[in-house]
Amino acid sequence: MNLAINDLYSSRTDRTSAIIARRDPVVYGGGTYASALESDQVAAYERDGFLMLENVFNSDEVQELLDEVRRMSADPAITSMEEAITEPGSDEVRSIFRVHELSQMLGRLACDPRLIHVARQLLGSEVYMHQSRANMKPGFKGKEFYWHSDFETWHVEDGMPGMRALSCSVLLTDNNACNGPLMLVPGSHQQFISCQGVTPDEHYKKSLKKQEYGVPDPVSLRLLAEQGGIQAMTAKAGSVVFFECNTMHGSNGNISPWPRANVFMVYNSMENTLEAPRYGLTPRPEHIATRKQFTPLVPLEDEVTA
Ligand code: 6CS
Ligand code: FE
Repeated sequence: MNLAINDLYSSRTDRTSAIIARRDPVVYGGGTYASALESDQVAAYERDGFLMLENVFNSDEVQELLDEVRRMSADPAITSMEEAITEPGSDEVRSIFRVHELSQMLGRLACDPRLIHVARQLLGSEVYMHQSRANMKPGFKGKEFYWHSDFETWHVEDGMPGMRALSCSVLLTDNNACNGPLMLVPGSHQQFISCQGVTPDEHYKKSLKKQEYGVPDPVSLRLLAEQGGIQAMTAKAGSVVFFECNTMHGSNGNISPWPRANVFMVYNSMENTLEAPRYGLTPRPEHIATRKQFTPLVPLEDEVTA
């Protein structure tokens, strides 16, 4: 496939693993497109590949959002949909995708100025929703998310051209040392870990429960972690973690009794809309990767009310 030859970030070819230096900016347009963050916060995001903001949502807002995702996880009309992914080996809901369209409340969250202006500022453009989901990480049964770079998957399986997207994780329960908080490797966004193994078609059917391709090799992971360390995003509900699409991350299983529910919104730049997936792979469904129509999100405060 000569697509791979011109691809800065080729991965899952038949070759061995490799570490490739990032060529894309981390903060676009000098972080001046919006003014949600102070310059030291922008600098920290640029250096580490993530930024944690505490107390973004108050306890009433958190309670409403948590009630909403719990209601959705128990609603047979939703759990019977393709959007709902169960834990490996049980019927517990692991993730629900496309939550910003399945729920009005989460649709409003997607356009909340506290999230969207940060995304616009860091990505230096208007943004649209590439993917949204709730991860429930139920107590006792929530399984791990192994180490990965989201960009690696989005580049190969969704045809996302460059590193100009970010995720924001809104914590709906306290994330503590015991309930499987998100773990990030500071500085890892500066390296692209090209993974071994050729992707089977319809890989997502398995990978969203347990990923087997697009998994970085242990030598590269050790190197990244020895350079940058590992930071667990433990914080109170109502905090938000913004992390760059190529930042290496994962989380442990939750054998504690306390659920860890987080909602993720993935904002992609309108300048970075999807191309065809690599290697002739079939595009993943719309609820996992928006492709049919790229519509810029309008911050709630700007909405014209009739
Ligand atoms: O396949 C995906 O798009 C995703 N998988 C993981 C483990 N994280 C981000 C995203 O939901
Ligand atoms: Fe991820």
